[in-house]
Amino acid sequence: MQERFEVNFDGLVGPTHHYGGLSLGNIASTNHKAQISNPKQAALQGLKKMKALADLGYKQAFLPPQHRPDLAMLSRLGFSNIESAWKASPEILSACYSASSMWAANAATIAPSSDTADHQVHITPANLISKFHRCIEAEETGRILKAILNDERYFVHHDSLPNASLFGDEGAANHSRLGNINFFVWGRSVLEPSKYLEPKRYPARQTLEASQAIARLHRLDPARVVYAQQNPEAIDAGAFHNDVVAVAHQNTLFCHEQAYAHQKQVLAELSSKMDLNLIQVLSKQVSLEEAIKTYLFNSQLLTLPGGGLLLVAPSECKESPSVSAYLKDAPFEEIRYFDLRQSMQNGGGPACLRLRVELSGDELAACCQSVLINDQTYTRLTDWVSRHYRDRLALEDLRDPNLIEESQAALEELSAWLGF
Ligand code: SUG
Repeated sequence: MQERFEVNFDGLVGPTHHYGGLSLGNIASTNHKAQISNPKQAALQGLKKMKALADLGYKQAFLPPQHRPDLAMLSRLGFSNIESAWKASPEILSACYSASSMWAANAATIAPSSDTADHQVHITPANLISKFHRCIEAEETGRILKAILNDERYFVHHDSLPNASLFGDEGAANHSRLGNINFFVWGRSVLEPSKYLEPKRYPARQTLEASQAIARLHRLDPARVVYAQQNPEAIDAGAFHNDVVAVAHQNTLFCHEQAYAHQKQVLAELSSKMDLNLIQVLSKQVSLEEAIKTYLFNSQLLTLPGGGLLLVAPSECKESPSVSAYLKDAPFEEIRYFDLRQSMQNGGGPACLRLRVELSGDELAACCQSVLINDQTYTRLTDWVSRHYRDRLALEDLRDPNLIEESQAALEELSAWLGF
């Protein structure tokens, strides 16, 4: 049997990263609306995490940023220029400028060949229909993933699910693999709403019907699929995706006590199907609010070369008394903290920034190699960011026509280098 690799594709932060306050239900996004962002620092913070993990021997790659502003979308909405969009609706302009594709966990759901009936890797870009600024990502995401995973012998690319509320799909943020189980977490059922409690304050983004469609499309064995409802209280507290309150890696599930509705049954079902290593944090140790504020569970879990778990956590965890007290005795061999504040302020931690893809050696060799992070690509990308990105962006700056040109010039240079 071939060796298998977990490859983390991190979204490279784009030159128009700003705080639009566009995501109701994502408390950090709302709280930082209209603050001044630093796109250069945001991109460099993300690259630093990628480089550190590559240096530790993990397979690390990046997904290029998308073209922003989305001029085609602006014109589809009847705007003939940026100024008219700004005057009519700064929110719509901000959405068309959003660099939100950086949160690659939401780019797609990917099933590794070890899990699918035809032994191929199945890829479905997320439609992200619950937020306008995010639903405009799906098409370009599909093109980027096709360009990177471009070999019909191994990769099957599906269209994103239909753009209807029935199929609201947020990608891998609500899907994980636990041992050989595909674990889908959803926020609401559109067809049978009366059967389940729904959040009262904030919208649930992922539907049960979307998760079921992905499992079918990816030809997963139904005996190895588990579905669980997100705890509506967690959504109302600001856990707009399950990866804000839980993270899985191999047979380990690290989660908050209030992550799922009917949590005991969910954990019992998982345990009946696999050898579950559960690391559950109780509310009296870390409250739901503190977990969401610090993004403790939006950490990445990785296996250290000598065995044992590495937790890649946001530096906010170090600053919280209850989280740092918990982490002192937590069962992780090593913890590394990263300053990802620019992304965190929009509700994106270490795990949001990456899309996990498990590949065999042959599949990895068939991927586009220029997106892999090594000393050379890291140097080239940091130089590129330093030359093209601003270190200050206010909402008002979205009116500046130079920003379009700067952003286009940056992406053209990157595309020429990547060859797609
Ligand atoms: O979809 N924030 C993203 C954060 C996504 C985090 N991803 C995961 N948890 N997997 C979102 O809410 C904020 C953009 C703004 O307000 O400018 C934003 O889109």
